[in-house]
Amino acid sequence: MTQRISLTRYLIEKQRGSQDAGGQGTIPPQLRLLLEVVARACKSISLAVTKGALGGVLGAAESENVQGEIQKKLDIIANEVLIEANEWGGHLAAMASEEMEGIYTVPNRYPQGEYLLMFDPLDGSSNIDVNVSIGTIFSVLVKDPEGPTVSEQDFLQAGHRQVAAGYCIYGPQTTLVLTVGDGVAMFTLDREQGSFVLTQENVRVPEDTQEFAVNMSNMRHWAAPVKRYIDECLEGKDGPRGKDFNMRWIASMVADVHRILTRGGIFMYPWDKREPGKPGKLRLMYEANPMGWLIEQAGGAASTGTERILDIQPTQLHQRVSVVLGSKNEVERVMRYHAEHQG
Ligand code: P6P
Repeated sequence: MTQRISLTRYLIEKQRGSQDAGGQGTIPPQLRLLLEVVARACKSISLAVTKGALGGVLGAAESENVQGEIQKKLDIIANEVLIEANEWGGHLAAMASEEMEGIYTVPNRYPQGEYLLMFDPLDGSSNIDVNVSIGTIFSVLVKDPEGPTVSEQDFLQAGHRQVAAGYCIYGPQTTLVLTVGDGVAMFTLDREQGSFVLTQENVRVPEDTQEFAVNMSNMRHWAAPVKRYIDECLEGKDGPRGKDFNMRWIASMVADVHRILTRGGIFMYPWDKREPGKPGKLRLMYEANPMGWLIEQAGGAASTGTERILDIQPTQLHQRVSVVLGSKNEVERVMRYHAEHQG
């Protein structure tokens, strides 16, 4: 039987590669530690999620998050697990979360490191109570070493400056999906061993697809290029695309993106005219940027419809963005339709 490689061994070999390669390699020791700690936190979150009603963790908490959304008990539990797991290790300067208005600076009683960790602790939480896959999304940046004490400003870096990104999906399997800038790897949780095991590396998104993911109930609110794209998909082989399309919408970004990394597809949460001042529903820093980098690292594309997501210069920690990501040729088609419409 081929020996399975654990996440720990995978990360140590990447760290070793960085030293052997004269520091030109992929991950420094402190980043390896950070990723190990995040993975351990995801194991704890997975345990809480799988308990469901038995753990008394379903349903809404008595609070709202910064987005004005009713928090689920598991949203708060997952957020606390990530904070408590990461604050003492000495690898972080601060953290930011969908569930917290401001940044969380590592307390003075602990050593501070150079990394900044952002996360959506439990994305798709509207699916928790109906037992549909949900997940944790995370993104890692480096704080400016010359800067003063850490502030929100340190987090406002474009997505192409990420040094690590990933998610953990809590579905039939608990799977950690990770990039440090040299491709995408997947690790499945072996519950008997209690460790993540490498189950796929060099993940690739097919450049073409016949499967789209969008919330069709918003169709009447979309901009013309998005409506044109979906209308053509619906016309199938009798229309300009000359092929039939399938649709999936899990309403859990982690699950929809995982499907696209596994078999291709295009995911869209575009701007719509219900709230014209809002660029989109999804958040840039801890949803679109990490997912966009994973998709790009797997050979796909991630755009707002008019620009590359990872090139956006953030102005606010919780800012939202329009998202079109997945199979490269389909994303480029949507961008072309936007350009033609603007032309
Ligand atoms: P809708 C979950 O709340 C989320 O942020 C993403 O995970 C998901 O893709 C989207 O919102 C679903 O939104 O409007 O279809 O419920």
